[in-house]
Amino acid sequence: MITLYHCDAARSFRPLWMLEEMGLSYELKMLPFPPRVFAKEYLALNPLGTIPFMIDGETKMTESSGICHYLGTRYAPTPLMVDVEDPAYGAFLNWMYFSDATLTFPQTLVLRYTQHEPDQRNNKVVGDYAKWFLGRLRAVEAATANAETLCAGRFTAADIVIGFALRLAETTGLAKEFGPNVAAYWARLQQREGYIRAVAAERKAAVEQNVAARVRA
Ligand SMILES: N[C@@H](CCC(=O)N[C@@H](CS)C(=O)NCC(=O)O)C(=O)O
Repeated sequence: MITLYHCDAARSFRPLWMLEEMGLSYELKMLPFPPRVFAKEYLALNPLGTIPFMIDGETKMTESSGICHYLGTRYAPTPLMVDVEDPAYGAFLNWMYFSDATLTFPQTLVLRYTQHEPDQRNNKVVGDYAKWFLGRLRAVEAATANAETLCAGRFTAADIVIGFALRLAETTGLAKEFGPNVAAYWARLQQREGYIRAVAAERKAAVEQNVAARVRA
């Protein structure tokens, strides 16, 4: 059984969405945010204190896009992955890495200096990294100009990991700055049954485990 530790609306949503798209069985464990403050016992399991944290037998992982890659290859075959021989392989991998390193990192600075640490609000950081994020989003705007998905002519794990960065932009308030192609692409992603199931699983687990929803990244 795969176990996934998750905080409401956090990056651990990537593997949760992947699990739902693949139809794999899993146990979802909700934590209050940030776990290092409100669930100190979690540090014994994951010394980083971050989420996601996934356990699959002997395997333990903490990188949200990496976990999606792992699930897609470990539980292959799935159309969510792109083969090494496929001409779209490079583009696929690029989106997989771009998702957290380039599109999530700047948003975490925006969140930190607006919502997480309002006493230390830093308008320069917020302004600079909002602009950074929106600048890098031009790659998604271009890729979705004439295509329903990012690569390989179908929905893949790349759409899941990039899709989460767009979901996070709802929290950071940057979604209202999306260009027309990104806005339409994000609307399409939210209509996917796998996405809807993942959101429902997140809500159900939060209620059952009595963990309140909060803003995080
Ligand atoms: N690069 C990692 C980042 C993991 C991460 O920093 N997660 C954030 C939440 S989205 C976290 O756990 N923050 C709590 C903390 O730093 O204490 C990934 O993609 O999963």
